[in-house]
Amino acid sequence: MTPIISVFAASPDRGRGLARDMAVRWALAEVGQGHELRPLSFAELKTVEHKARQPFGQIPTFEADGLTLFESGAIVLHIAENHSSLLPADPAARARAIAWMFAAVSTIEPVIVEREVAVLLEGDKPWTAERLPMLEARLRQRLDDLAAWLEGKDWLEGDFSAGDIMMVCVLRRPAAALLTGDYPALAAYVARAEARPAFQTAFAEQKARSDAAHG
Ligand code: GTB
Repeated sequence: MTPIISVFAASPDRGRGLARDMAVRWALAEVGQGHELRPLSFAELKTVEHKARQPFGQIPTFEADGLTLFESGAIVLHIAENHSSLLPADPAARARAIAWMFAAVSTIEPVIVEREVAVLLEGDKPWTAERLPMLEARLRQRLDDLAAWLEGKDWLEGDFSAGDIMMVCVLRRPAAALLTGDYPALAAYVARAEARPAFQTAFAEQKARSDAAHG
């Protein structure tokens, strides 16, 4: 069965590939699996019908063969487990690649989101100017360590994997992308990933949809 993924009908990022359906689209393109889209407005996200798919009323979701799945990381893992090219066959190497998926969303992403929230949602608060240097230092600490790990490597762990998909999607978030120029190993890593044909395909698809929706 062709999977159906739910996406923004009109993504607020205007086709920059920053919403979380990008990781799912990219994983599907990497394994050569076609898909259909369920474009949803913000109002449709909050309906009982969509919350049955995604309890928090968000995108993305994935539906195939009687399974409805939410959480972009879980969806990418599911795709990777059903195709051979996104996770190594060796159990130890596979566990390491999966660990990097978790590292992306639970070690790197939180410090990025904290920095973004401070600017976007708390920018007018009196404490924000004082907090920002601290938040940036925490983010740089993580980027320092990640850059050190990637030094001399093409990918996080051997061959390209689902871990790289999740990590690169996190690093493409604006608060991180602003700093990756200071880290040649990270900038090269993101550029290498973005040059992959599957990334290009997924990016072009979501951009075309966004362009059509926004005009
Ligand atoms: N942990 C979940 C997952 O990984 O699947 C998080 C899903 C999530 O945050 N979805 C967001 C959503 O549906 C879209 S991706 N938001 C609508 C809502 O909560 O009502 C987050 C996002 C949104 C917009 C941009 N942007 O414009 O740049 C970037 C990222």
